[in-house]
Amino acid sequence: MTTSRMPFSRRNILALGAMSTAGLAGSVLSYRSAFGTSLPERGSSRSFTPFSVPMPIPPVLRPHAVHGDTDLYRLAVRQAQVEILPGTTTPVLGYGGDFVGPTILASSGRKVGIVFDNSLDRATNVHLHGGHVAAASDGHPMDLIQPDGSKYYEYENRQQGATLWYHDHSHGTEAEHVYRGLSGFYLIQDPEEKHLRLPCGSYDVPIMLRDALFDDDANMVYGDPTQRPTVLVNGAHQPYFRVARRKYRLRFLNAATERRFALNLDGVPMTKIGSDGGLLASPVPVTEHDLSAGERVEFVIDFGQHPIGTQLLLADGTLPILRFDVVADSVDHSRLPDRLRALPPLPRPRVNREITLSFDMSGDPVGLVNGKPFDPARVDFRVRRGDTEIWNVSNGDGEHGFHHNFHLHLEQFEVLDRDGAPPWESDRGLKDTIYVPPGSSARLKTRFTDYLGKYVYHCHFLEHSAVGMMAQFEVVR
Ligand SMILES: [Cu+2]
Repeated sequence: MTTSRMPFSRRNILALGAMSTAGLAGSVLSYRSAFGTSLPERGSSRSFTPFSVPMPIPPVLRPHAVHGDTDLYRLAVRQAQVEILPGTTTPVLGYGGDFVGPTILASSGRKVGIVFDNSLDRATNVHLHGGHVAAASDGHPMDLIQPDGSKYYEYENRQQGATLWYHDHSHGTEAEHVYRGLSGFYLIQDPEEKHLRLPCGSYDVPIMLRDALFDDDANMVYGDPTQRPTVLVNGAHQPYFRVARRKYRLRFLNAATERRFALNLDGVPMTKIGSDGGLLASPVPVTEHDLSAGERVEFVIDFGQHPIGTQLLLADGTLPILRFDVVADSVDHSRLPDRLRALPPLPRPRVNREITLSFDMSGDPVGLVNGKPFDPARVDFRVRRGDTEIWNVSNGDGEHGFHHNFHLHLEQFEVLDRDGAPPWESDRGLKDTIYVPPGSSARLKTRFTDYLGKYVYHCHFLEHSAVGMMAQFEVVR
């Protein structure tokens, strides 16, 4: 690896330049490659020993001030050079310069205020994914922070404990920005949850999964989303994680822009305790679990059932991505209760809506919601504050068409059914993101509780939202 003082290699400058002058076109070009020629296999000359690096744990961001009921933070959005593949340097975009952004620890009922300073040469913004947030702080795709600009976001955290994440949502460039590193964890801790005595502290571990394509110079190549063979776990390729013989709470996030993970642990049961919206009603044993882009799942895994020296492989299908090494005995005072929390029933719905996601492939791919590409000047419908609604979300591209998923801003939802059949395991609990495979539909139920204003809903395969597969609703009195 040549150590360049330039923040980006020439290749990346060209790629990013194309994007910043014509963001949509850049995305379209990259998406076109998904349907045509695939990128040449690169990076194969690099030698790599699997499970030779420890899994990094993202640093926890410290507030710079505490005022009454608000913790105040400041975070730069900037370019950085980081070591992802051992012995090499990769240019990335990072919150605070970290490739996996620092974790923000929030508490239910206590506010977080964050100033994001944009040190990039292009516009960015920040969306708190899963957050119940006022419209002005939601990171609407057109509400941008220009280069050298700053924006104050306020998160009231009037919601239950959950694994959320923050990421770029700048329209047309969100896919590339998230790909290059603009994402981090935001964990809401809940006083009621503490009484459950689930594993906590260093035994409560956020794990960000994503994929990437590296070239021979360890640059991340932004292109065909289906040609990203390297899976990164908290920013490391096939790391190990040393665990004690006790229970751990593991919070998985799929921060890839388009990949779906099929997680399994050598057939060892994993106890699912949470999803996008926090804890489930009760724990559920699973041996595998699907996770599409933007989704979260939480497991409790009891490594106390395995002798010291055991190595357990977490895999995506058949691809090992993380190795747990059982290395020490431990006293374990944590518990895994039979009941976790009561999920409040939603009122009777007043409104039914049909939402259809599809592509117009007549020219360059254009993403559509109900037949129309995203238009920030258009409000697709208005929602009455306080109403409960049922949305039937369909993949309109046919049985042999494209995969999509669906993310709703502002509120979390229950999945009622899928094409009339019961929801999937991955739909359990409160959700904000679900997978919608070709030719299928899912019915969601949600209540719009309090905040007013304009919010978006979209496919969270970010290469799809970047080319228009997004729409907006407005909550009105
Ligand atoms: Cu899509």
